[in-house]
Amino acid sequence: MTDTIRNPLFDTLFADKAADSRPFLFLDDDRILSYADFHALTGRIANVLVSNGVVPSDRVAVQVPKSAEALALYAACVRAGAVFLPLNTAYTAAEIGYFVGDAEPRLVICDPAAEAALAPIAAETGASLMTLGTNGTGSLADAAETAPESFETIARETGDLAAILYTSGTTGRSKGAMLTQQNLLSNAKTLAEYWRFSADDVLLHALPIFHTHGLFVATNVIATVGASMVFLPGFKLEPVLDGLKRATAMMGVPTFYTRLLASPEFTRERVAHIRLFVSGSAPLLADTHIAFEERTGHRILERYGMTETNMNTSNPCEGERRAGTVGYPLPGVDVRIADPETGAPVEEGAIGMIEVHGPNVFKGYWRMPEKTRSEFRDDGYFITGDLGRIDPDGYVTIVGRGKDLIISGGYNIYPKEIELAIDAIDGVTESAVIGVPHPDFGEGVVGIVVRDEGAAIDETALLQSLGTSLARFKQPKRIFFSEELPRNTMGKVQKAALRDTYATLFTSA
Ligand code: MLC
Ligand code: AMP
Repeated sequence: MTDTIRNPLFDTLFADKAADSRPFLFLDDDRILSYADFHALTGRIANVLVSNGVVPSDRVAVQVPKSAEALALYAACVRAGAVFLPLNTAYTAAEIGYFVGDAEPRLVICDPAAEAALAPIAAETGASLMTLGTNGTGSLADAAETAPESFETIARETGDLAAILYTSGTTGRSKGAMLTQQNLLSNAKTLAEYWRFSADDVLLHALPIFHTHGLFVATNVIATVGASMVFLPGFKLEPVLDGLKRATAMMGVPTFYTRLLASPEFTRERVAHIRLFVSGSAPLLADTHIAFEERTGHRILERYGMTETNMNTSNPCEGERRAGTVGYPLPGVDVRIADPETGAPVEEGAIGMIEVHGPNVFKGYWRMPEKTRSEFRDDGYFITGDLGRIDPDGYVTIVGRGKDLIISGGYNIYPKEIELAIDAIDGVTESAVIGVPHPDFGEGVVGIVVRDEGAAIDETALLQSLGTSLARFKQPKRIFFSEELPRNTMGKVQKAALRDTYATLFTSA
């Protein structure tokens, strides 16, 4: 450990391993980056950030493909006292425009292929633009190559912001969740201990690094204990099967596990040496849990979290990993079930709103004090929007969502945002967007559209029109037309009825 902590998150994760020659990242081009290599890279990138005008508390918006350099950019931002703002690589320029306008970053860093589209967006808010591609390409990588390794880490307090991650909302407008050093550090330390990670572990990392799961849960936990990662660009079956040979643990969304189970090459022998499989970000079906155990002998450890709170609950490492539950509240995290309307506690075992409190819970939504206030109770508990219960023996079960949200392959999709985009298209009167069971993504997005009288617009034309505004993963996999939407007596669209109608759309083979 470094003598004096200047920057709690950076020092704990990386500075105290600055001279460590043990591997941090095993890359898909066979390169191995040691902790010392990685630390040096953060110094070079931090120097580039500062020479491009980044000062402490500036936001740095990043939409780049996954790479070791992209991960080092996260660490460099923390080291330079900047606020890291990662963005899904699938977002369109129109979507990026909103985030950049809202967060007003000093610097926008994008894939070289997106430079032309994003340059005007960055210019509009006065941000500088740099690029970072795969395999060390781009202006940021070029500048880092000649920049000095030595960088005096900027001092930060635990309450200072380390990152802003945008989450969509039920109103369709994305909110920036402000995460402090303490939020990230406390959760990383808790999880590392709870899941018994040590320097001997090798984590198979196939998640994106623009979300809590791949960025904080996976990376921060591994760096906290000085373990290594097989760092893959994404989830593709063959490299994952291959990478598992060297791994001791894997973290994934349920889609990872259903895809592995669908492969005959995923056998008990192949994973006999693995210590731990963790699932989260979306519900893991009990059937998947059981099938996985039958195939491999391993019980997947399911945990529950969200962008605003990091991880809240987890099944135990030792002890029963109960299928269909998300386990116990993590040490130091208070979880309670409350009446969704009044916030009053419900009877033991009853279903209600899951509310959480602890050092893991974010500071609030960026520049949205009203919204922040409305999502916290007066005593500081955060209202998650998830409905659940706590059994008498302490296991938490998520039974549904109080928020109109679809989770597809671990990505959150807010129907309101999609409906607004569809309704804006010529020839559309109104629309309803729902999620229904999908064999690969858990839930698949479906749109039901009412056309203006006489309008000839069809499914293909509608999807084409959405192409420039919405990321592809958010777009409905299918669109159907209807004369009207089912409504209750209050005039509210009955989405449950629509979900029933299309329930087997993707699953009836
Ligand atoms: C890709 N596509 C999706 C999709 N991902 N469609 C719906 N839902 C998704 N999640 C679409 C693409 O648009 C494309 O459509 C086609 O599928 C193929 O794209 P791809 O990029 O080749 O897909 P693939 O690599 O197979 O990606 C699927 C995936 C990926 C499941 C591996 O989505 C993924 O890595 N998801 C993990 C998300 C995650 O990390 N969530 C954590 C959030 S944090 P077309 O039509 O062009 O062919 C959080 C907190 C917590 O929730 O608790 O962890
Ligand atoms: P995000 O905003 O992307 O961080 O997504 C957070 C949401 O994912 C939570 O509010 C839950 O609805 C959902 N989620 C995360 N983990 C689980 C899980 N293990 N089971 C069910 N839902 C989950």
